[in-house]
Amino acid sequence: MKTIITYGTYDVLHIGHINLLQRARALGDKLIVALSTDEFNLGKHKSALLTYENRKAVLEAIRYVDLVIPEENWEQKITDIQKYNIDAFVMGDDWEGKFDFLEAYCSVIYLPRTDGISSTMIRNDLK
Ligand code: C2G
Repeated sequence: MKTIITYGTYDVLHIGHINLLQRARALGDKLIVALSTDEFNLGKHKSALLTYENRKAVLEAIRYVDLVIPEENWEQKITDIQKYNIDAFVMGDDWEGKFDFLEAYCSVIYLPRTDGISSTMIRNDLK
């Protein structure tokens, strides 16, 4: 059983998120998404349009996602990797290099982002 983990806010889900989740899941047998809580988003200076519960329900409905856990702080990644026996940590390459320190615990993979789409763009279009 190869377990993959990824982290994010996943607000206003779009094809960029789906492309990431689909590719991450294809790298193993199980995909865990650590979803930023509303409180942690404040710490990331990101305000999500949708609440954690709403964003969690949406992710749990996606065929590529096997488990959603809360992301409450920057420091939990090592503990998560050990707790869930993670084989690979996957993020979009806008994070390239930022999590290389996790290579001591599991594979670290950055996947190309999907160009031309972001939750911020969608939110701005809604204004
Ligand atoms: N993403 C993507 N293509 C896009 C937009 C997003 O591949 N057009 C990817 C991001 O690279 C990330 C994931 O989708 O891997 C989720 O994106 P966000 O919800 O914006 O997550 P972020 O704010 O980057 O939070 O501890 C890590 C942070 O929680 C990551």
